[in-house]
Amino acid sequence: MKVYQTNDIRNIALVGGAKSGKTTMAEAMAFNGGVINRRGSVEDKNTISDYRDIETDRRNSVNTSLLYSEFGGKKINILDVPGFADFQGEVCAAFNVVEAAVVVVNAQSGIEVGTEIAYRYSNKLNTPMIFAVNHLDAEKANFDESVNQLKDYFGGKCTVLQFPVNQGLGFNKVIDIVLNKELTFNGDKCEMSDVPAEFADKAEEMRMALVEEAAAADDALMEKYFEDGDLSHEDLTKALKLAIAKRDLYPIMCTSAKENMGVARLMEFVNDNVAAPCETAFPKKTQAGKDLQNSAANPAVAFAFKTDKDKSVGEITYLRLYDGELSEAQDVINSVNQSKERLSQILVCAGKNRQRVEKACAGDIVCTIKLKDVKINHTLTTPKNTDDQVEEITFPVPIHTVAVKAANSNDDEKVGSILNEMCSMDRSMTLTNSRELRQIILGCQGELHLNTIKWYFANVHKLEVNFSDPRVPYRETITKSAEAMYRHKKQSGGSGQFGEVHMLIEPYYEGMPDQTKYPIRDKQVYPLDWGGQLNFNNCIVGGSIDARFMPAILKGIMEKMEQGPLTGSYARDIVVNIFDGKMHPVDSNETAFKIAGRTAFREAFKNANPKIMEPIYDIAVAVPTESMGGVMTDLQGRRAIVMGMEAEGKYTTLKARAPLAEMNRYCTALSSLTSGRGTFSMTYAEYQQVPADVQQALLKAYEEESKDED
Ligand SMILES: Nc1nc2c(ncn2[C@@H]2O[C@H](COP(=O)(O)OP(=O)(O)OP(=O)(O)O)[C@@H](O)[C@H]2O)c(=O)[nH]1
Ligand SMILES: [Mg+2]
Repeated sequence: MKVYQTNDIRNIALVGGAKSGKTTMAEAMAFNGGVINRRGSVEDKNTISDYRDIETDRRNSVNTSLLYSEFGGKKINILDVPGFADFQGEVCAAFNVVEAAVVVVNAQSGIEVGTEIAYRYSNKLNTPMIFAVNHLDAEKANFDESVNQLKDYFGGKCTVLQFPVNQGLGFNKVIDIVLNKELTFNGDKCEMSDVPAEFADKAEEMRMALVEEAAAADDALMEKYFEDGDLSHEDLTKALKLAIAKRDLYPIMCTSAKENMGVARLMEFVNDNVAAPCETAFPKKTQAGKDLQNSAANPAVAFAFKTDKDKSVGEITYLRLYDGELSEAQDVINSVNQSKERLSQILVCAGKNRQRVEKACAGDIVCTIKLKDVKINHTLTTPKNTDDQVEEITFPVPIHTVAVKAANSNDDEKVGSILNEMCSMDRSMTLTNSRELRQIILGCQGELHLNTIKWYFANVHKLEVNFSDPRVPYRETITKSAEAMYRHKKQSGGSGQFGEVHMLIEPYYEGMPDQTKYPIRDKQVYPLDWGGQLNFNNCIVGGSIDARFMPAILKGIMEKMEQGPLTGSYARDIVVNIFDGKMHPVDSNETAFKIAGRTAFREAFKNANPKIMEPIYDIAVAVPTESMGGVMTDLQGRRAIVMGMEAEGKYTTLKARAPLAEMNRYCTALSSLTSGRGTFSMTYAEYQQVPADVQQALLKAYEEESKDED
């Protein structure tokens, strides 16, 4: 394969709603570029893009696939991105490394969740967009309705550049406004002819509107337009390219990917109207804020935006070159961890098929294998320019958390390392080993995302793994003072244990005065890792407890603070006054006083009107305004307090506060209340006392759990 220079490279991501036809389009594009000589189909499980077992099993994309097509003298790098909302991590990474997104819209259903997600990323990352209204051969195809929705949701920049003559069954003709021609598709072939009279006026009107809109992208072209009242095809192409690159115009094109109709024209349009990497209006930056130029003349800068695992070659690293060139056997530096890496091979990918190439130029997207220690968001450079670390991709924060446990505890370690590997390849997942909850917590993007993880455990690793709701990090505290004493005595042969502790405990609040009932001889303040504090006052007079046993008493109390008496959760904000006790000359030791301290504290705690506190989160839920009522009712059923709402376009954002305990699997509920369109974010706000009935239920549940553990 020849080496493509930066100017002849085009990088696009196929994004949009699930099942809108992205993989089918990628297949057609590869076919049109001669990369494959026969088109597979998703139904037949033989596309080059959906090649992973889980994808053929489910007949939908789960991971982004990299493909290329050599077309019209250019190399088009194609990222085929999954459409289901849960795979947003893939969408996010793809948008970071391309110069344009081709947003595939199903003409039968119009705007879908995936279309809106694509639009949000395009706005966030300044990625130019082209809409491809696909499935035009389908019976229920409705191009006009799709266009109306696009304009309604995404505004006036959405501009029709083609319209179908005969959408639906038998579809094979479009009017192309830019070419000012009728295109007739016959199998994989396309014939061009003059616009028929019945469409001439409409086409001309649309072309003139387009010329005016496009000319606005450049002063010189605007002047030409004012002078001539029109633009030549060449100037129109130049104007369109500028307007698209600046995100002033979002073209709408027509396709049937399944019949390979309009796809070649779309590829030609990409070649002529999408910016080459070195022409982008929004260059990628280094972390230091420097614009990367996509120039082969500069030292190499290659950004790892995806890693994957393959049965035959092991780890694959996908690289976007932002400067310089990469050659086989070249030594590079990982500018994040300074490790030396050798590029054993440079590979161009057509989905599952990979081909070695001698080198790749700035702007290209390739992959390599067997790197030692390169992760997503790492940058490879030459020793001269290790400062050129590319700005990192910010992946979506998990919205669904579960606790994970191997069914057989012998597999715990294996499960842990598999999950770690999954998280390193999918950064929209997180894994935490929570000491507090005594659980391994997996964060992901939703039930579907979780199902793919379950699929891998069941089908690839053959491991039985249990997934459950995570525990809630409750807190325990007291609301009034209480006294208690405990004598720990064990004197039956051998070394005995004896220790007696009397304490007064008080609820701590900032600025509170010291109690005056017992003189405080020594006062220690302990801020707690889990928030709040413990004040430990030695009020012993007359030496009833020797000072050397105080640390043991404190240790016993701390054990109970770590595993509170009510639900085994962390306790906080308590003042402990040790005011009396008893020792035995022989049998008093640290263990005895630790136990006496711990038990006296537990007793005092239970008499101090103890309360369970629960974490309250600020929730922002963005939903289509028409679903607001149902979402609100559902939130109120979760003990949420709605704080306010803000309408924006077709959406309303609800601000609320809700207990974490009520938000398990909220993403699933919200998805069904809003047909997948609702999004939400949660941030910790504060701890609040749980209502009395909730406290009762928690106490009961803990009692049951403790019984089971005995
Ligand atoms: N009639 C018709 N069917 C199409 C067209 N494009 C795709 N399909 C069918 O639609 C279904 C989904 O196609 P895919 O290519 O898998 O869609 P996708 O966008 O990749 O889906 P995800 O990977 O789940 O996001 C398949 O059954 C395709 O055969 C089209 O233009 N016309
Ligand atoms: Mg797909």
